[in-house]
Amino acid sequence: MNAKLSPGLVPDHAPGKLDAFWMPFTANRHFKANPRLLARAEGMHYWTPEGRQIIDGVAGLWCVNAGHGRREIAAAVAEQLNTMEYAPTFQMGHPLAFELASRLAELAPPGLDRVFFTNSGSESVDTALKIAIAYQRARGMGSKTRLIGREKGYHGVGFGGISVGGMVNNRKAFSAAMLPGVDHLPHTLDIEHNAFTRGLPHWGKHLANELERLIALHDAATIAAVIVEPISGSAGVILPPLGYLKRLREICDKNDILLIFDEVITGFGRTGKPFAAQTFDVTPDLMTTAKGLTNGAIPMGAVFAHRKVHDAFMQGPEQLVELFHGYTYSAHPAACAAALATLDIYAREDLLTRAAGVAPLWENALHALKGLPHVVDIRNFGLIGAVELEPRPGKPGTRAFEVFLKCFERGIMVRQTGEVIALSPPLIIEPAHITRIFEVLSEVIRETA
Ligand code: PXG
Repeated sequence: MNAKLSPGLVPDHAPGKLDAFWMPFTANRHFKANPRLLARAEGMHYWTPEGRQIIDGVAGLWCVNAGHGRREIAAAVAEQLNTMEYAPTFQMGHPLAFELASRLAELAPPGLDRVFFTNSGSESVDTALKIAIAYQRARGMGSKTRLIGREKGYHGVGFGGISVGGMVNNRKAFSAAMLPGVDHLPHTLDIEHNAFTRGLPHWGKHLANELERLIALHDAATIAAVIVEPISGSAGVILPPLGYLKRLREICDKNDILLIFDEVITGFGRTGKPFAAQTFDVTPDLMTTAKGLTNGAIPMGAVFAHRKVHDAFMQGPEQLVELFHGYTYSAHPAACAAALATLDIYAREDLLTRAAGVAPLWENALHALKGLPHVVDIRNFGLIGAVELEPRPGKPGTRAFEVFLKCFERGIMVRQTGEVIALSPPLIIEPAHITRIFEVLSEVIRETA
């Protein structure tokens, strides 16, 4: 597995050669002075250009759920590109798009059997928000335009997504350009009450009642939809308190408000069922997905709509476009081929439920870090984990960033967000990988003052 890489895979990182790529969500100058490059991947591992093996503790960026190097996906994409590289889906169609939508509808929670394709999580979110507002108008409730997000929420980087999102660094530079008529629920992270809880916290269900307060403030007649991540990932893994999501559903039902689950990271097996909606037994009206849909191999997203939402659009004259929305690459043939091959792998290897079986081992290994210096909380669910560190006075995030860098030097890829080290490994993870990930993480946390 440690085969030498061909010289072509080794990028030239002589000074200046890395300058042209303006990297996303990256400290560009720091990175270019200390590049961390990945050149090859297989199974649970990446390899650097120098041939150093790294365990992937984050499934790329929460997307390579079936593990790396899946030849069936590559072959399906190659075959599709050689057969027909592109076909429009505006007023035209191609077979794989319909096949994929039907396969996805079968996996989805009950009723969510209409699928709109996008190219990313951000596009899925903006699509779902637009569908929600247009749905209200289509059924004669045009005053219901307001959107409710949540503090610390992450819904991608489109203007809709950052407006309903609640991560201040993603919003502050663009505050003048936010969607109007948006409000936010409080987030559900409470270390004081819930530190080191295994799985879902017991304290905090009542935070869902804040939605009633927002409804009393704005009136239900102005609110189109509420959007939340069942489990927040980017903000550092924030779990829904027991009963919280059910309570949100009840309040939305009572007030005729749509509930949107953003399942971009929780979708496709991360929580032990295909979708967190199924794990938590709460069915939203719209569900946004991306990432694991194609195992990260080709960009693609999908919005699942409840049939009642879809059908509200299917009222006017039949020859007219019902929803003025879509992307050149909606249901791109290569992406459809990648997604179908991915779903085959998930089904054949039972990967969409595998996290439930591995979760107890994962939880024990993760919570064994309790008591290490500066560890103030540990959170987990399914194959998701987070270790929250105490910030260094006056230097927020630097301790966790150092942990991330040292882990990479020692062969483990984790994610750092604020004071949190987040983990979300490929769903194929084996006990030996779990042991190694936490051995290294524990060693590094001990050594990081
Ligand atoms: N919604 C949610 C819940 C997400 O987690 C997006 C939307 C946007 O997806 P795109 O495909 O537009 O990036 C995301 C993305 C991390 C991390 O480490 C998380 C994401 C992206 C990059 C890093 O927490 N989530």
